Amino acid sequence: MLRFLTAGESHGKALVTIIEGIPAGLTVNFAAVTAQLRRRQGGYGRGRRMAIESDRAEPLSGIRHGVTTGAPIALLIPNRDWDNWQKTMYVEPEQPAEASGAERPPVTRPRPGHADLAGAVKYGHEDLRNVLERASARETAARVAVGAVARQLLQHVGAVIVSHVVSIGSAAIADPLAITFDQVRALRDDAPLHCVDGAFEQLMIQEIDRAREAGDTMGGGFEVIAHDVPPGLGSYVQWDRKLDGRLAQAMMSIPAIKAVGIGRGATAASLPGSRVHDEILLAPASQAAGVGVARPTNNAGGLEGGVTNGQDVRVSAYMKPIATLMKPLRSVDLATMTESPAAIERSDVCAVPAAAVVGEAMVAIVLADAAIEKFGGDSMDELVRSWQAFRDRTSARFSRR
Ligand code: EPS
Repeated sequence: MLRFLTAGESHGKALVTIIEGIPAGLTVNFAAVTAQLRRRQGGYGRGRRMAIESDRAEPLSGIRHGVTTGAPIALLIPNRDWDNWQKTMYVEPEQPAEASGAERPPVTRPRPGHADLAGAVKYGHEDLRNVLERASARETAARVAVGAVARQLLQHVGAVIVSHVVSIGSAAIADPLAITFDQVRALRDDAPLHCVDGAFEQLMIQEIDRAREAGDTMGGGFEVIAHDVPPGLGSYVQWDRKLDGRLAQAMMSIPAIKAVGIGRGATAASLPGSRVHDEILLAPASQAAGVGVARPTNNAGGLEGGVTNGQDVRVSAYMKPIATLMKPLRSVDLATMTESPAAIERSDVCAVPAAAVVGEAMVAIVLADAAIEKFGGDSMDELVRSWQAFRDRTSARFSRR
């Protein structure tokens, strides 16, 4: 229902995205889009590139007088760094006379963990730059812009999405599910690692500092929490309609993510059913709106049978360490086929806080897609009326006593 594509290289002229399926009549707040882009640029552990960029999405189509028309929305995010890379990244057959920046030699020593080697084998590239420019996490800026629009749609059905960092290296919060939506929402945007526990945040900072001093990198985990998500999104009737599956795919598609969990995640496998499944109790009459039942726990992460159940949707993701090491790992120079340390590109030491913002965007996109699927309509007016009718019917049905 809602789909998007992105294009653009890390050091090319710009990133572009085309979003299709946003109904007509959504007022787009561009300051809010910029604010999300800024959040992605922050976090302790990022490299020098983020001092160059100041991301902003310029709308090219699909929006008129601030309101969506139902037509595809195109957004352009210029790369400020382009000026330093024109002589390396020009698209014309010959280097334009006015090209600026430095001319860089081909990259031939693949970084273990990056797409460099697999991409060179697949596409037959001699210069690994042709791989790494597109495999770069720079692309996630475009996803965050799409997610920022999706979030604005979701606000019309009440849903709010936040995230927090739960681990960096071996510094890990014991029970992320014990942390509430309200605690995470209260986090300041400039909190260095976006972790709710200040003492843990210091340990996490130490992990990053130690990695930086050693010329190394560090990964970690984060959790996205979507609050007040309408119940009934997704479906159990077919494998590709299950919302947990769709969320997992979306999260796993974020560069460097190696594991995804819903609710209790992998640890649910080590506990008996009596400690995993969330009991169903009658809600007090004062809370009878909504689904009308109370769940004392949320190990399911808001999804049962691939359908939202009215609880917070909680999706966690785990990121491997960044593949560019200042003290490079062993590799092979593909130009000479001799062993040689991997290439060094300017990079981040840790990008988990940024990945968390990207995770929020991906969750927003999947939930907006599912909301459009369930409530339908070509205009926001139709979608919101359908949502309200469903909500009223549901609360009437479940308040029967
Ligand atoms: C990245 C390497 C770094 C990161 C980049 C992702 O870029 P550069 O080589 O230009 O310093 O900063 O991330 C971004 C540019 C971004 O906007 O997130 C990589 O190799 O994936």
